Amino acid sequence: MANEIQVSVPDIGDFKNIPVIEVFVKPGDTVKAEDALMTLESDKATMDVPSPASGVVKAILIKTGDKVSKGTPVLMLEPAGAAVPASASASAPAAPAASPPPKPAPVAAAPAPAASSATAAASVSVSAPMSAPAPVSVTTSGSASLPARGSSPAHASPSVRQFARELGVDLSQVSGSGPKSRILREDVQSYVKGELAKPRGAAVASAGSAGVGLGLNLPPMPQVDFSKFGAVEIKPLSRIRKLSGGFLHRNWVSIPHVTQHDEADITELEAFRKSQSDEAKKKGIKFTLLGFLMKASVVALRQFPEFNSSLSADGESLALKSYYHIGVAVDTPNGLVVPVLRDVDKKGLLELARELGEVSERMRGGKITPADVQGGCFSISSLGGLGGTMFTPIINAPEVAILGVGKASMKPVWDEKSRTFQPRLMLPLSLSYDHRVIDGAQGARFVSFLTQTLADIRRLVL
Ligand code: CAO
Repeated sequence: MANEIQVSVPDIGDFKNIPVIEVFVKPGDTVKAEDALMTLESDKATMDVPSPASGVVKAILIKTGDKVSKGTPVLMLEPAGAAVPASASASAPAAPAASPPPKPAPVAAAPAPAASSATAAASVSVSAPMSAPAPVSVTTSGSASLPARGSSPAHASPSVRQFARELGVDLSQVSGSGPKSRILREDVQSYVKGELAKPRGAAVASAGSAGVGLGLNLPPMPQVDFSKFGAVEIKPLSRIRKLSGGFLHRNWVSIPHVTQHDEADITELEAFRKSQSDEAKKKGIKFTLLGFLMKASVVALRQFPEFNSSLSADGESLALKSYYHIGVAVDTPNGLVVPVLRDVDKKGLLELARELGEVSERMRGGKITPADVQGGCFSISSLGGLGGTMFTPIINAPEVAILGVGKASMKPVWDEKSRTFQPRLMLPLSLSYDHRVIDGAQGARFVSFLTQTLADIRRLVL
């Protein structure tokens, strides 16, 4: 008894009278320093109250639904080991409103990973409206296959997010049974149990939801001590790479990809681009090939509307879009990001070139917001400035197709009219599409239409 300390609510900024929405511990539980004890939720933020020390919970002084402010006693703790002051606010110096929100992640889609409380500060997850952008687990998806976009962020406390992350659960797939459909720890547990109980085939069929649902019965990856074979340096992955890696993996294993290759004759297009480049340069614009590729893609999407669609989660229907937002994969020092350029159908080539220049600059500077990477219809991944011919881009779910672009090169092309080989500038194209939505014949028609459009850019204005 003598050793017990009273734990109170830490400094949580301007928030007062905030409801306790979940209590994670009960008398007799052993906790470690910084373990989440309970979650508070205001209109704007969800906060975990961490334990100030390791020890045993002796009594809970509040219950779910109680309203608390800074300094409200919440529980009695018997600290393990060394003496601790008789009262301890779960020392959280940072006020949620003032603390920097978790950095927005690059690719959009899934709920943001909550910031883990590395200190005993209350960890905060932003919910609804807030001036700073809500964290997004970027997606990215990547290869340009990026993260699934457009799903609404799941409503869960930081500790539940952390729990879900540990289990590899995508919270957007979990239904919440708490107030206002908040996802509770129990909901995550039930979800995992449900997934594990599914017959293997069913699990694979529903694998669009990733991770747990994939049900792939594969041997584990080998754990190798590379230092046995030579010197090794361990380099941590960047945040963008870790996030996009998960989405790339999900898209790669859950979408049946087919990649159709072709070459477009861009000899005339390139002559026109070069003829306009100096004029564009005077306006500070780099008149790149990508603007033409975006416009040509829109013309093809109009012609083949299934390519501008998303498959419903139950696989029963397609959402056909009548807007044309195109994602462009940008290589940044921290990894791949796929910003989305909006309403490409309504913009001119120069405007698109200018916008692409600005947006890729911003992405490379790390100034990415969730809005930058959301709402895409179709993506383009161009490696043409770097080299290589064909490759197999990964679809950026929930989109159903992505165009990979290689490096253009001069080739001898047979001209039937003059019965001679002519030097033509040929651009390698690789279209990956979701075979659940698009048949092989449609895939071939789309690429062929695209190459014809690029070969005769007058078609862009038809
Ligand atoms: N064939 C031949 N040359 C090409 C070309 C192509 N398909 N595409 C671009 N080039 C040339 C450009 O004309 C430019 O030459 P100049 O400097 O002489 O004008 C040079 O290559 C460099 O182009 P760029 O890369 O600066 O510009 P871009 O508009 O082609 O591309 C962007 C912009 C943002 C897409 C690009 O910088 C980028 O990040 N690419 C990588 C995307 C990526 O990583 N995709 C992989 C996804 S899978 O993991």
